Amino acid sequence: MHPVFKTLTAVAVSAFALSACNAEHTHSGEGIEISNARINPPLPGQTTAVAFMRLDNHGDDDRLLSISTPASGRVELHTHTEDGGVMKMRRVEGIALPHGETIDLKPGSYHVMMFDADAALGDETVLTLDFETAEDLTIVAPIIMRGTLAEDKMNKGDMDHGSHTKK
Ligand SMILES: [Cu+2]
Repeated sequence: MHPVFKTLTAVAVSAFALSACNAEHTHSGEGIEISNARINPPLPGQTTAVAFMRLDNHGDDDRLLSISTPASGRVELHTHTEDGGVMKMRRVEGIALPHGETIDLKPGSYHVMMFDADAALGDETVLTLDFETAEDLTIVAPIIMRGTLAEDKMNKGDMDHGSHTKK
């Protein structure tokens, strides 16, 4: 990022941190912590895999800009929005990660689309996260069946990536 912009951001963030930090939010570490990363393989006859994860930002305000992986040549960040009672997904240019907050990439909400994915069930793959300020983070995510986690089951009605048949 541009050095001047970085300086401005740092000033803005420290002013914000003074008012926003309180006793109930503990700083267990610096930077961004990723947990619960997992990838759902493409549905039969399809080629798009979907990745989810949880991001805890213990550092300054930041932004997830993009994700890359050897398992896909085209990765997009998406969200779901409701349009006349219908959930639709749309691409986003980044995901805001405010200081001290947890952002859950999960079915029905933010998610990572991996087009033409090489993602076989039971395998795992590397994901590299590019942030506006923080250093890149590389994680390993297992490729598991959708709906395996309890939290995915709760949301399963929302996650329809053009699947036409369900057996
Ligand atoms: Cu999507």
